[in-house]
Amino acid sequence: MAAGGPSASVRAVVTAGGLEDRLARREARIAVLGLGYVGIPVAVSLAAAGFDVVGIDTDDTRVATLAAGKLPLATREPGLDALLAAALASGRFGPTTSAAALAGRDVVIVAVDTPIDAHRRPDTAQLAAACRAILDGAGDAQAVVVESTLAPGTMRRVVRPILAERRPMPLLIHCPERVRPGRLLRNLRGMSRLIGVEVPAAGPVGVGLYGTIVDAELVVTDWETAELIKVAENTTRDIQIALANQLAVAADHAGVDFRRVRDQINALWRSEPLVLEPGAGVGGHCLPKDPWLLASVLPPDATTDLIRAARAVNDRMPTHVARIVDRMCAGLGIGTASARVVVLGLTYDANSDDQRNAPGPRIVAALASRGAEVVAHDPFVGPGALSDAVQGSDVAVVVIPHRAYLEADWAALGASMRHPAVIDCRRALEGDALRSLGFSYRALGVAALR
Ligand code: SAJ
Repeated sequence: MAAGGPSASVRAVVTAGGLEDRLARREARIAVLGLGYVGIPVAVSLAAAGFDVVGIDTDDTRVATLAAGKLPLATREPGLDALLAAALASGRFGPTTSAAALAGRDVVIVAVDTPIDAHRRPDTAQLAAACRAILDGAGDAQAVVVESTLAPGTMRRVVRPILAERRPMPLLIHCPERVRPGRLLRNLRGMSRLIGVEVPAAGPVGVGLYGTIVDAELVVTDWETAELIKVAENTTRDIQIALANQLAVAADHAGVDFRRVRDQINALWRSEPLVLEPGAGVGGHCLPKDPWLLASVLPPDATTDLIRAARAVNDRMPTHVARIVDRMCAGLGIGTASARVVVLGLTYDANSDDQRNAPGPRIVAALASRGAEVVAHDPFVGPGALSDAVQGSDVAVVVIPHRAYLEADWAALGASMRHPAVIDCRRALEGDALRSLGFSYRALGVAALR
């Protein structure tokens, strides 16, 4: 169902409650529970749209940082500092650790973490705690919106039973977040959103709320469809990257250049590349987790092979990189155990300081277990010059193609190494240029094991 004007009958029901009109007049008072990558941009965007917003988080350092006008986020977020400053200055946004601030709020948006546990099953403890806090403290809330990513069935099994204790039960909406660290505001404004509802009256409320901050389609659907679409998006990407990784590993063993393979396949589907880029592993907060949320909805006898295989392929990429190091060291006439290897890039993505599930530390561990002397470097993680980290090493492994690595003076770095050798996990450096500087160069996916 596309967004747009609600039908006359739906409108009649909603205006009876008045929330839709209060949203249109920016009079609805809003609380955002959970001030992280998702909650912060939503809270300050709603304040910028004219709403009175309180942000609630249990972490007092996070709240103090925000109150001081700083972002407690690891990534650089264009435009978000300015929006936070404006929101604080306008008096329309205030962060607090006090759940008492839920009192008098018409709408509560839940943006807490929904991780997986040690058995890769959904861990809904924070979500359930947020719902209980709303039940206890938000007596006036007419609508509760869950932005956290959910395993299908979670709205019905976890959220609804808790909030159904309130009479009348608030309208419950699932509007899964679609923001990517590093472009939180751009995504929040520009990505279409799902408005998952149980009762029709909730549709116009969700559209009325998100229509004030989202400049893209708002698609009203049911809870389970919204839940499944969100986890399926990230599972699709995980599986696509796994295919690229599997092909790159095959290319490394077979002595083939992966990019030739990719280019030929993608030429058949010109509008949308079918094969993505391989890398040292899939990190970040969402892709390593969301496929398990999807798998959790399947019964024990159902096959989840595809999801599991994709996760396994992506999880094994750091081991593949360690094998390339072995191969490089053999070519240099040294054993990995006696090599000094510098691992460049400890975050999960380029030019980001987000370290969640990053492959770099796993490569460090794999090399250390082989007995290598390992030095790790990342300009976004700690101090220490690149030149100092690289000096005296036998092999430099570029795990994450940060700009600092692409723009480095490789001639000088090579001159300071015991052996000038580079392994390029994202194929981001100029291989031929490095070779002409005297480097041994191997790139993941380019016959790297031959
Ligand atoms: N990666 C590759 N090869 C590629 C693309 C990515 O190896 O061709 C690696 C990256 O290096 C990184 C990992 O995959 O380690 C994940 O990066 P990403 O850019 O694919 O995804 P995230 O985690 O930053 O954001 C995803 C996005 N989902 C989709 O693209 C379907 C984003 O839109 C979601 O909002 C976000 O998850 C979320 O919060 O769910």
